[in-house]
Parts: sequence; structure tokens; C-alpha cells
Amino acid sequence: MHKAGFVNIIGNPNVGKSTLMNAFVGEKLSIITSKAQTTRHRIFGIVSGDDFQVVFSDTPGIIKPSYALQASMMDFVKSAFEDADILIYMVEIGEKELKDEVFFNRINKLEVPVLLLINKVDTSDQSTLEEQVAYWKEKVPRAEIFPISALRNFQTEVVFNRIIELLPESPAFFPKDQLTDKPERFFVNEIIREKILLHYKKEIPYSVEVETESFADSETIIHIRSVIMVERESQKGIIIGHKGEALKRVGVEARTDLEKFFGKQIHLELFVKVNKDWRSNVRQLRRFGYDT
Ligand code: GDP
Ligand code: K
Ligand code: MG
Repeated sequence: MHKAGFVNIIGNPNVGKSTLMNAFVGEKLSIITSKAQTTRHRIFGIVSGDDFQVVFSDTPGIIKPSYALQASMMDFVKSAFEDADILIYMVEIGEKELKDEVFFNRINKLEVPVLLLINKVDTSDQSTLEEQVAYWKEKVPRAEIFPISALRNFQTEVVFNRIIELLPESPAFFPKDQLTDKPERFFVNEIIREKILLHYKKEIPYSVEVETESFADSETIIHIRSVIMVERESQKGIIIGHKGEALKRVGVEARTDLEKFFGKQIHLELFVKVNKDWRSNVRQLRRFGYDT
């Protein structure tokens, strides 16, 4: 018998959803930083065995939509409810007051299995953990609860084995050697965007989109040409920095990660362009691969 299914991971920003999916897949598919809204797109992470295939999907955090980009991210969250065979609802230790009764009602009414993971238990003591388990049992009686640490791989295998048990009988959805649904260029964009999130302050990271114009893979080296889009001329100056130092740092660090990711030497060219209001412009969002 072969089992396969879709496992959607939802939860507030920064609880550790991307860390968990990467731990399951064994590759850094989703970029991870301590900033909210790091994950903008929905990404599949695929784990296959001889008689199973789990398709994880990492969604952006649950946030309130305020402009077009966030509205589009909310759609990813909504659809995560609708097409899952198993739902993972992740919270972190210390996360308490429920923000949204509607949301909890919705989870409690789902027919698919719900696993509620209390993450970051490495930062907690036993009595806090027991309190938290009791709290979540009451709020989401529908769920099976697992305290874990995605970062330290604590109890993640137990969760994975339970997922395999719960998977429906089904043929595989993707070829068994495929790790993700996204093309190579997507990961290039994400790796560059991660460096921007890490190195610039204030609104800069949120005004940026990265587009890879060419990706030329030869036997020994990959030539990549990517454009960093900003909304205003002043932001372009900040990205480039004094004598180009800031942009150079992004380029060097991104190249190191790209070489690890693709296992090949990388030649990376980075450009900065002003593209006014890309965030509110629905057509532009489609071009960058957001569902609008
Ligand atoms: P997401 O926004 O839900 O996808 O969260 P991320 O996976 O990007 O993680 C947010 C932050 O929490 C990062 O700094 C992670 O390193 C950190 N983190 C994730 N899992 C754990 C964990 O089990 N323990 C601790 N201490 N930190 C974690
Ligand atoms: K994050
Ligand atoms: Mg994430």
C-alpha cells in the first residue's frame, strides 16, 4: 500500500514553521530569519520514501492584510485550510491569549487530523510546558498535541512518524526525487532576499523584491543575474551603500549560500532597480509569482 498527502503548516509569524519544514525535508528550502513576514510565498517541501510521500507546505504567518501583498499572503493561509490532508498548527511556548475565536472554531470543526505542535520547548521548563499543554488542550480539543523543538530536532521524528500513520492511501503526487515545487530561480531570489532581510533596517526589506533574470547552468559553474527591485530612488542608495559596500556584502553572502544550495561554483551579478509601488500593483505581484 502506498500513502501520500498534503500537510499544511500554519501558525503565527516566527513560531518556527519554516524551520520545521526544512528539518523534515533536510534542505534549506524556506528562508528563516527572526523577522515576521520572512516567508512570503507558499512553498512545498516533499519527503518521499518507498511507500509514502508527504508534501509539506509552508505558509506565511497569520497576519492582518493591509495592502495587496498581505492580502495575497492571507489567501495562502486560507487555502491552507482547504486542501490539507493533515493540518499542522504550530504555536510557540509562551504564546497565549487567543487572538481570534473564529480561527479556533474553524480548526475545531475541521475533519482532517490536526497536530498542534508547541515549538521551542528548548527555551522552557517542565512546569511552563505542562501549563501550556493544558491551555492548548482546552482551546483546541480537536488536536493531538506535541511539544517539540524544530531547531534542535527534538520530538520531530515522533511527529513525522505520526504523519505517516495518518496519511491517506494514495499514489505519489510528485516524482520521488523531487524536493520542492519551486524552480531554481525562486530559491536564488529567496536567498538574496534573506541577506537583505538580515542586513538592512526599518522598512527596506519589506520594500524589496528580487527577480532573477538569467540562470545559466553549465557543467562547472552557474551564471546568475538578479535584480533587486526597490520602490524609491532613496532606497536604491541605501541598498547599494557607501562605495557599493552594502550591496557587495549581500552578494558575497548570497553567493556562499547559493554554492551550498546548488553544490556548484556560482557567478552572481546583482543590480538594483527602482520599480515604483510594486507592492500595491496587482499585475506586478502576479509577475513575481504571488496569487492575487
Ligand atoms: P516562521 O516565521 O514560523 O516560519 O519561523 P522561522 O522558522 O522563520 O523561525 C523564526 C525564529 O525562531 C528563527 O530565529 C528560528 O531560528 C527560531 N526557532 C525556530 N524553531 C526554534 C526552536 O525549536 N527553538 C528555538 N529556541 N528557536 C527556534
Ligand atoms: K520568520
Ligand atoms: Mg516562515
